[in-house]
Amino acid sequence: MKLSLDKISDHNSKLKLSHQDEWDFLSNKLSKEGVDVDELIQKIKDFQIAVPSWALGAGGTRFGRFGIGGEPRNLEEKLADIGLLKDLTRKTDSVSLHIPWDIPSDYSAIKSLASELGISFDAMNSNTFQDNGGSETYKLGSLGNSKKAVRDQAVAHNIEVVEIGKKLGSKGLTVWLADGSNFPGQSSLRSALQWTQESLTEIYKAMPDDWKMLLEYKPYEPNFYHTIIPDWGTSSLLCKSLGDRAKVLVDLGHHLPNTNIEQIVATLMYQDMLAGFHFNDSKYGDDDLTTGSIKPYQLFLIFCELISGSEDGAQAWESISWMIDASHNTKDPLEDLMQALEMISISFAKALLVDRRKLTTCQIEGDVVGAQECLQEAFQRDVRPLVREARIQNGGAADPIMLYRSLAVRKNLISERGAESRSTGL
Ligand code: PSV
Ligand code: MN
Ligand code: MN
Repeated sequence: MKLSLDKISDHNSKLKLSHQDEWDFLSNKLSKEGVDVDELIQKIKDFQIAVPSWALGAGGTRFGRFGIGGEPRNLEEKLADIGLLKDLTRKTDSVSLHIPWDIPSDYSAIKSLASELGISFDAMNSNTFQDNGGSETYKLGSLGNSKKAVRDQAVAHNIEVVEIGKKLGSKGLTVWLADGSNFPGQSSLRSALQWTQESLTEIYKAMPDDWKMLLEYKPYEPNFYHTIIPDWGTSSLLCKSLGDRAKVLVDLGHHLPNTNIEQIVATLMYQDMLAGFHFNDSKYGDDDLTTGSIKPYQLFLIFCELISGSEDGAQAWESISWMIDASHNTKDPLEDLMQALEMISISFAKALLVDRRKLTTCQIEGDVVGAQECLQEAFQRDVRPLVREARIQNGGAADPIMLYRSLAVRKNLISERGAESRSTGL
């Protein structure tokens, strides 16, 4: 289903009056405070986030899955859904593919569809957490398996993913490993780490010079005693042994409860080791809930670190990749992704409004209250008119979810693709 641009402008003219009032009020206020509003808007417009191919259908849990209907049945339909998200939000212009789920059957057709929709191919994801028809099983691990034949198969798969990505114009390989063990004694902790390092080295060497490797970490699940890459430190250690183009990917759900993720971000940026993000939110673990739905203050603080790290020259903003990694059982996935894109933009906008000079003075002078007030001043601000204005200027809808609902997009997708449609994925 393709959205006609008339629909967006009709919708925007209906909301114009109320938006204009709110926007005039906020922009006047910001200008009086000395904020360069045009520059601010430009930053928000430029900030684009990749959508994962696996988040376009309803996810499930080990207890079951409830389809939403009209889900994309193939890569072409996944791209079409992202095109829709792009038209409505102007917040995404790329897709992160997962192999083997998304192997194109016709590369030139996929590439021309993507360029027609204005979508590029962000980092590619390999999959060695499932058996995908190879002769060896990943039941007891992949890149860190004790059997050389299994490791070789997993390395070959990752290299194949790079080859597929090269044909599509991608520039990155994201590696998430389920490898670990369920019981003490099951695995040699040190050997497993060494085998993983050796396997990653082979993959890294096979990557083109202009590619980067994004290495995820996660403390537990599916293994519950030990995970070979459980934390940012281990990921960073491995990346450093590989080379400059391997960096740590922070998935917000991959931390134990109460971990100070903004500090991890600061530490990684301090060393120019931050590859990028998988945005989602978490109450307990790898919940993959909608970004900003549980801990919006944490998301804001993360953006504060990202902005200060890039402005201070610790790590270039452009070197960081932005992706969503979410999965939903009860929501329409497209609505969920629109909520996530909005929350990411809101948190980013609020963090841009922090008076960093004042904050630094408070920090130096030991003004604890002043420093906290500085952050609260920005965090408590309603920046929705600002984010909306940036979206309208970019050609998007004033209220993407409202328009999506009024056009009955899901109903149309169900009649086009069927109520039982489903793609491969998580
Ligand atoms: C599994 O934890 C996971 O959610 C990782 O975060 C990956 O990025 C994602 O699946 C896709 O492989
Ligand atoms: Mn992830
Ligand atoms: Mn995860």
